[in-house]
Amino acid sequence: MQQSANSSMLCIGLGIALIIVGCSGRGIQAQLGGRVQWDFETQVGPEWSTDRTVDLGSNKVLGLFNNRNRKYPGGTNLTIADIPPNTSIQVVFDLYFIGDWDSGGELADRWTLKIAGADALIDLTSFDHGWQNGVRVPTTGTRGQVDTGRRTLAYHVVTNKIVIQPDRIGADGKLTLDFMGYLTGQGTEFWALDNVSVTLDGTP
Ligand SMILES: [Ca+2]
Ligand SMILES: [Ca+2]
Repeated sequence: MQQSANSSMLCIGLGIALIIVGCSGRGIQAQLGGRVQWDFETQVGPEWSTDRTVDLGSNKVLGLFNNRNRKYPGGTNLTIADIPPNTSIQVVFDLYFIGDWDSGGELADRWTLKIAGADALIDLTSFDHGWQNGVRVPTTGTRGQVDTGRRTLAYHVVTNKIVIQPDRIGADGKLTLDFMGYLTGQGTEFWALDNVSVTLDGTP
């Protein structure tokens, strides 16, 4: 059921494929009933504000991200264009927590998904790995390790799923999702994205 396409995108048909308007730079254009998914295994399209990827073994992910380190982008935006009126949008993605994420204390970290210029859809301040109030949390569920050049850091993967209601989408039919991490360490913690999918579900 999966067909490879350009822009690092997989079109997964539910009857209607999605259309990429990559050359215009205005984001992906989608149709009702369709789903678009990015696995970042090939070139990343202009609907993403960064095209940086890294190999985790045989798997590419979008990242790494660290807002405290000039060598890395701090976050990324995904722009979806021409969304029909009264359409809800489901967004699913794998979020890679790399290294020691702190829950609370002076070194507390934070991760958010926002609609650009609006309140956070997801606001994470507590993490199941790394440190909590100065105490190391037993690491469970480690998927692998990342060599950042200076350190080898373990990573965990959490799948997130949200539904954005039609009233959160602008009258211009455009939606910009802002994926952002707020870290305290330049080299001890990073994040990355993979398997991002956007589904237009139609009138809820
Ligand atoms: Ca991938
Ligand atoms: Ca931290």
